[in-house]
Amino acid sequence: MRRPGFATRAIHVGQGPDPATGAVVQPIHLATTFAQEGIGRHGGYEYARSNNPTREQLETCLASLESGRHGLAFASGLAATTTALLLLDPGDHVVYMEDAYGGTYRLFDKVMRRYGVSFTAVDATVPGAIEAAITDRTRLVWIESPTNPLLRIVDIAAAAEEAHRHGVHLAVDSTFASPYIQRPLELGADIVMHSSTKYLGGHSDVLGGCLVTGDDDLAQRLRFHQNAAGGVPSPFDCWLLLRGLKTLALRVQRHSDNALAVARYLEAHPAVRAVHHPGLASHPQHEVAARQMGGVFGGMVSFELADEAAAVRVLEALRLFTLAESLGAVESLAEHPGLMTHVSVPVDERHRIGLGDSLLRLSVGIEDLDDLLADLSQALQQAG
Ligand code: P1T
Repeated sequence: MRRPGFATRAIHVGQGPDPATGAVVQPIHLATTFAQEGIGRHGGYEYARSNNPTREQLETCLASLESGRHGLAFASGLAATTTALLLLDPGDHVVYMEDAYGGTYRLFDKVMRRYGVSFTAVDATVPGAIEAAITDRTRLVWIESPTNPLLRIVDIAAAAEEAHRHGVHLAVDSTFASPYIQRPLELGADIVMHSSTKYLGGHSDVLGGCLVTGDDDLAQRLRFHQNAAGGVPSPFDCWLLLRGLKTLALRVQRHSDNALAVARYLEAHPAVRAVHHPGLASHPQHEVAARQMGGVFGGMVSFELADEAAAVRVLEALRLFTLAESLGAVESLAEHPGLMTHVSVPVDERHRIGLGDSLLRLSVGIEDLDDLLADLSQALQQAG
């Protein structure tokens, strides 16, 4: 049978009318425990941390959208990442893309190192860089694409080949893209991870994370650690995420259209030193992005001004763009990564990877483009 398209699956997979009542929106199952007919004899649910019907609907939908076989939902993106890292043992080594979310860096550097796991940062945009860092202790390659906040693009298919030549798994944090734009499992990745707090939820009102894989053995080990460590989302949060997913295709298309127009506007502005957005022809990995993101480049843009003081003045002058961390929701947000989301990354390391003090990051929302450009225009008058 023909596989339904992405937008159709986002609305229907794992969902559909409630079999008990016909309600076209499924109820939220708040029960923490489920009646058993006899010991271990039940309808598939025992205790809500292990599994519950609302989370299962979300997990089924997420697996379908990412072209995987198994979806696992978590209470936050970092709970998802932590659970993936729990598959490692002391002595294991991880190669990761150097430009990563500050909280991911903090988890690697301040937490997992204490458990005897070592990490090597590489610029994974350079062909062969991942492979060159792999040792006989390497068990995992962790990349983001596009990266937070510099919007660098890693060739996911090439990264998968480099990792797999050494029997190492590849995990991709695909938060900035969403499955509407890019599906890493189709490109050879073993695990895809999202902070569902962002585009999947889409309305700045739910924290969540997920892992999706097509590998039965990995899924079984992840499922064990999801239950054993317990970083699971509430049924209400799962329900909000299911609601968000229904409009994912529409929202991400509009975010991307607006962001490309914003990036082009900024690129032509005399106060702006550099613009980072994979949809611009000037982006160093534009060709790779065009291929692996299907010609839709996402709603994130970052750009550089003359210095930190100019960046702070512009940020504080914005009115429609709200000064706030996070991204991926309907309203436009702006922040200063060096002082906000990436403050956990040591200054030397930040500068080494090109994350400077004059960088601002925009999460371009789905408002009217003219209003967004007018706000940027008035704020940029403060740059000089
Ligand atoms: O916040 P949480 O749901 O735990 O997700 C963490 C996370 C993981 N990966 C990426 C690429 C992310 O951007 C994030 C969270 N990022 C922000 C809060 C931010 O403003 O960048």
